[in-house]
Amino acid sequence: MVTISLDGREVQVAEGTKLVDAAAAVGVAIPTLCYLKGLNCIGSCRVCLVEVEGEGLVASCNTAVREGMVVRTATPAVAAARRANLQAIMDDHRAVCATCVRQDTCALRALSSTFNLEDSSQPLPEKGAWDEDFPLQRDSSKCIKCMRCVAICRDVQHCGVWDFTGVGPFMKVTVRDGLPISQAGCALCGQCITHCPTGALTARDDVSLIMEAILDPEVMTVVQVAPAVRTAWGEGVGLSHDEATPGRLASALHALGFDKVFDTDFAADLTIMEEGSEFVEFMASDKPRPMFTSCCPGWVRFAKLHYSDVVCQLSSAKSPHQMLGAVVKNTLADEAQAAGKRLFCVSIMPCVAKKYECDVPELATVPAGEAPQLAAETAPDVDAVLTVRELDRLLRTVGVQCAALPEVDFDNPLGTSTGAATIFGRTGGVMEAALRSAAYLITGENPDFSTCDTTDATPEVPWVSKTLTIGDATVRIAIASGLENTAQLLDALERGEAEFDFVEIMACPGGCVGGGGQPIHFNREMGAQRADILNRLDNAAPLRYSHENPDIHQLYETWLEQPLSHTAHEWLHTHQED
Ligand code: HC0
Ligand code: SF4
Repeated sequence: MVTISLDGREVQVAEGTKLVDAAAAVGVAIPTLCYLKGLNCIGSCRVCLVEVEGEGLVASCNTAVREGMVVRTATPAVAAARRANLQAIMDDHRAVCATCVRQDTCALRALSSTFNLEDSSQPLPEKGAWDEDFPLQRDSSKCIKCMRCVAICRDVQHCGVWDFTGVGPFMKVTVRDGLPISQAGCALCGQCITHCPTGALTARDDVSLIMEAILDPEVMTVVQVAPAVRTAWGEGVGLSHDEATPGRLASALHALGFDKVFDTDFAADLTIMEEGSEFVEFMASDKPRPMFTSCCPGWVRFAKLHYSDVVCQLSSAKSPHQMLGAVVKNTLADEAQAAGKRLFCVSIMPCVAKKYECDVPELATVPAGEAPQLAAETAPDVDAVLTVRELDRLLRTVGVQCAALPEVDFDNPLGTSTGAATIFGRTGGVMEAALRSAAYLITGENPDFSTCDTTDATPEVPWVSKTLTIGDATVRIAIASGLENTAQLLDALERGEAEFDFVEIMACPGGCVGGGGQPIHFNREMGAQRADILNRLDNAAPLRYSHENPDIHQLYETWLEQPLSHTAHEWLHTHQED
């Protein structure tokens, strides 16, 4: 027998065993095309590459084990080389998958979707017809004119971005009035993508940007995951909801090569400290009612484009992932500088609009203490955003064996969170978390959970409202998700038919659990099922009030002094109307 190290595990196999079979023996599936065990071990397709210490990349189908060999099968470098080889094969293949009898059993087709290959045999859509930087991408040559995007955008999301021209065989779906997409009133909720039956509508692909950052030795990569990601990331990598725990997700992100793995939930607690304090001040002021939450960029963009009068009533608090980016860029600057590295922050989000949000100039923070050669005048809090679909594809591309991963904690000190933060990912969650802490800030006591309960908020009702008594204050709250529901609420407020003090809006029906960046299941809405996961995590959490998160207290003691301090304003707040 021969002993080798395979992805850090000791593996014993018979002498002469090929690496591809040694890996299979312990459940590690290496992609192959030309390999036929015992008959065709010629390493010609080079899709089965692995890394052998001291030798570099070798074809695992024609390399036999040797005593003491150290082998890595799942690294970004291996994945990049496999992808390049697959692309070369695809470039020489007439890909007519939709009509091919082998479409369900074709090994190349399966790999081409995992590795996101380009098909050079098909004519590309008209050059210059679409803004390639826009987070929503469209390939009209894949459109089957089903009109689902038109209906969702108009009737559920109130944006009316899509229209059609012509009739019968000449019918075409278009952006309304022939406008460029960036000027068509699109909130970037991504609901047209998740309801498109083909690949005509997609989110901009930023996977290669992240791969480059991970492979760059001069970059320290920091990743964070949004609350709703933990409800859905397993769906695209073959894990059940019970297997796809936050701990296994943290492990998977380390396996991808990220240097630090943090939790947006930590920053959701921080948002509550800032936004809760802002709300307490707001209640004592004579500012126009209501104050609106501002953490959903789809909603903020919608307000700017369609209801600009309410923009000045948005909370000044940045969204949690932007806050975490700002905290990382400021508090880890010295560590990165000492290592001669540049910080690169990645957010994994259930959201398409977050790809836009991280590029909004007024959300950039001036990083403290960066090395002069690394400093930028302002730097974005978050450098890149991946949807859950992109994360799942990255995990499949690199070949991370998610089911076998141990559960680990997020890195600290930016990884600890409370149940209040977890429920941010479903409609009503931000309001509920804010009320739990606002009540404490006003009365000095934690409220009963049932007082703040918002689980009756669903996409099926335009909005839910409640009047609460907190200390001497009466607080009128409302919650809406989905932009048609939002429009109805805003219209009622404008007509004076409703009056509230605090309103939570989430652009996607059901909140981020139903976000436009989540895994797609044709004709199955997963929001309610995913929201249950968040509620269960909240119920089981040892801490359920944001103001009880000890690491948040530590952050204030070390860096921020107190909520709404000068530094807190610089790092964590913005003015959306700028
Ligand atoms: Fe959400 Fe968020 S809850 S917007 O829905 O507030 O995307 O999940 O990350 O930032 O925390 C999305 C989800 C987030 C932010 C948080 C908020
Ligand atoms: Fe993004 Fe969530 Fe807003 Fe949808 S509800 S646009 S997923 S932040």
